[in-house]
Amino acid sequence: MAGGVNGIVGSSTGGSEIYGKMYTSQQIPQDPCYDEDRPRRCIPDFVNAAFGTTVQASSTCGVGGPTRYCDSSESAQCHICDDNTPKKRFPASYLTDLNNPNNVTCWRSEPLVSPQSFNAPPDNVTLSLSLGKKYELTYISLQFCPKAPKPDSIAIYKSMDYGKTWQPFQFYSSQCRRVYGRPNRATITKANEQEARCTDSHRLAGGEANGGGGGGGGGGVSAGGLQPPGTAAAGRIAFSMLEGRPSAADFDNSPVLQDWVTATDIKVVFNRLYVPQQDLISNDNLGIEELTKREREREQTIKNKMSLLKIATASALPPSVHQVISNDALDEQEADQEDELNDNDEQEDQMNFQAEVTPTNLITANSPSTMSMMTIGYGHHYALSDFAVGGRCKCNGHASKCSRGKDGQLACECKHNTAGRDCERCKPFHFDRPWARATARDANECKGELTNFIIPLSLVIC
Ligand SMILES: [Ca+2]
Repeated sequence: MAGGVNGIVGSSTGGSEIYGKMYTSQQIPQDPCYDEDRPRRCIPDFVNAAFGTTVQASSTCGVGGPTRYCDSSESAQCHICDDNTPKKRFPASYLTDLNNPNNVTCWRSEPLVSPQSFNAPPDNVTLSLSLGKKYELTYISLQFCPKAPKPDSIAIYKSMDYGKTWQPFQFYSSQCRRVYGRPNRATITKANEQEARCTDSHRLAGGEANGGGGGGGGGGVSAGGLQPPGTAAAGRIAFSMLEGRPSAADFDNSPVLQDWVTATDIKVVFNRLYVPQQDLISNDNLGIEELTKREREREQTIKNKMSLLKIATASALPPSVHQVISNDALDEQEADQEDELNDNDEQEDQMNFQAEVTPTNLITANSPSTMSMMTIGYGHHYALSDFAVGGRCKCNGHASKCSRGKDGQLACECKHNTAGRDCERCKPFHFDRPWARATARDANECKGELTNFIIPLSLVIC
C-alpha cells in the first residue's frame, strides 16, 4: 500500500550541492510532507494501533468472583481466576499490553457451556477495540495463549463510523457455509475485492497450540510461552487485509481498497471454540436409532474416562460453568494468596475441580483418541495473549503525524492546505481545485488563489 514516499533530489542539482543537502538534511529534520518547498505525499509511521488501547470484552474470567477454569490441553491443569487477585486476573487490558514472549499476559473469557450440537446457540464472546480515528490497516493479529486452542469459528467486523455501523471484515470457520453462509476460500476478483471472505485455513496452517483438529499435541507451546523454531505461527491468526486482492498492487488508484482497509473500530466475535463432535460426522443419512446409539456410546466413553481419572466419586451437584467455587475452595484460595506457592495452588485447584466434574459439562473432542483431560468443561473458554492491529493513521497522504488535540481526540497534523481529522478536505479559502488524496506522483495540494491576493489586498487597505 502506501509505500516509500521519499522524493529524489532533482537531477539538475550539482554533485557538491547534493552532498551539501545530505549534510543539511542530517542536521535539520525535514518535513516529510515537503521536498524543500514542493509538497509531496507523506504518511504517518506504521504502528500497532491497538497497543495500549482499551478493549471491551463481553466476558472476562473472574470478574464476577473466583471462578474455576482449565487449560485445554492433554495435561489439563485447572486454576482459579479472580479479578480481585493480581496474580489471578485476566483482564482485557492484557490483550494490548507489551507482548513479551518471556512474560505472556492473557485475557480469558468466563468458562462457557460446551455446545452438544450444532444447533446450540453460538458463544458470541466479543472483543471490541476502538482506534480513536480512521486508520488504514494492514493486518489484524490474534495470538492465543499457551495451552489454548485456536477457536473454530471467528468473525471479524470493522466500523468506519466509530461503531455506528459494522461490516464484515473476515470469517474463519471449519464450516464456512454452515456457520457464516459463505463459501470456503472464495476466489477474489476485481468485482468483489471489497467483500469479506471465509476460510478454514486457520485450522490447517501453523498447527494449533493443542492439536484439536489434527489429533492433539502438535505444535505445542512451551511452558514459558516461547514458541519452538519453525512453529512461530502456532496459536496465532493473522488476517492481512490486502492479501489476494487484485488491486493491491495498484492501491494508489483503488478507492475501493482504500475504503476496504479503513476502520475506526474492530470487533472480533468468537462464535465456536469447537464444532460439536457429532456434527463432524455426517448425520444426514443416519436414523434416530443410530444417532441415539452413538450418543449413548459417547456418554459411556466419557463416563469411562471419568472413572479412570477417579473423578466421579464425589456427590456434588452438577455445577454451572459460571459457578462460583465452594466456600472450601475459597478458603483454600485465601490460603493460597498467603503462601504464594503457585504449584501447590494448582494441584489443589485441580483436585477440587475433579471432584465437581460431571459429564454434563464436557467438551467433545474432535477425536476419541484426544478425549481425555482436554475434554473437560471449564476448558471451554477463550484465551488470547495479544490483539494487534497493524496500520497507519489515515491522513490521505497529507500528514506524517497524528496527535491528540486539546479535546483529547486523535487527529492528523494536516499539511498541503488540508484540514479535518483525516485531512479529508481542503482548509477554508483553498478550494481552487477539488480535494484529492495524495499519490506518489502528485501531492494534490489544496490551493487557494486567495493566498495570492491576501498580501496585495492588505497593502491596498493600509
Ligand atoms: Ca498480553
